[in-house]
Amino acid sequence: MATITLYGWPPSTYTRTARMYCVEKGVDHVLEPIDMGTDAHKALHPFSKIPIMQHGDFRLCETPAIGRYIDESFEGPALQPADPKARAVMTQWMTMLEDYLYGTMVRGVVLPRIVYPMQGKDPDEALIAASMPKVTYQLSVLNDGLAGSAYLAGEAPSLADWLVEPVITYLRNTPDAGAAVNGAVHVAAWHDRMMARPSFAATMPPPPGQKAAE
Ligand SMILES: N[C@@H](CCC(=O)N[C@@H](CS)C(=O)NCC(=O)O)C(=O)O
Repeated sequence: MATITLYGWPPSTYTRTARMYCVEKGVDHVLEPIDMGTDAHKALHPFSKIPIMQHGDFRLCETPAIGRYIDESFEGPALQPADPKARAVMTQWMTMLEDYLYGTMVRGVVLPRIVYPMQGKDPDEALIAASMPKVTYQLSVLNDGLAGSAYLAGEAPSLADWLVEPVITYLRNTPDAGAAVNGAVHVAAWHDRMMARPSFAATMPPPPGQKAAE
């Protein structure tokens, strides 16, 4: 039996982040699918989001909390900087991702461009067009943050990098923002480094329509 159970969906950015935390820490995990929005889902997460983590009789939701728990509960490489300032910078980026970047990059571009058409809906060009100036600005903020260090909170990757990475992966694959990501040279180089890590290949979502192999 796997040590950690994650309830989630492989293409979800937050699910992928939680899986990356497990892979990077060296903790075995299994990903269980969940029927989104059902009463059973709400019983696991009061706001019906994914992922949800189960470790023995301990259940936890919210990806940053899951990351901290995994890092602090198991032996393995540190996923958070020891230095208080660097750790605070890590938290700052995690909050920025959740409060600002995710809404603009995922809800404003990735979902309308990639997911809506898969659901038979129009891509919502107006939403994408309105989001792109904000995305460009947010990429410049990330680019400045990565200008002086290899990773968001220093010279080693931390919980923040694996939280932001799946979002940039989708964004970079859109025709709208791909050039902007590549033009943010520090972001592009950081993303290349993140993609080279084994946790990237180990958590790759299956192509649309194909079931996840566990
Ligand atoms: N704050 C949550 C956000 C989780 C989240 O928004 N997950 C998305 C999938 S990537 C989700 O559950 N979406 C379903 C919905 O919003 O109804 C976390 O850190 O885990």
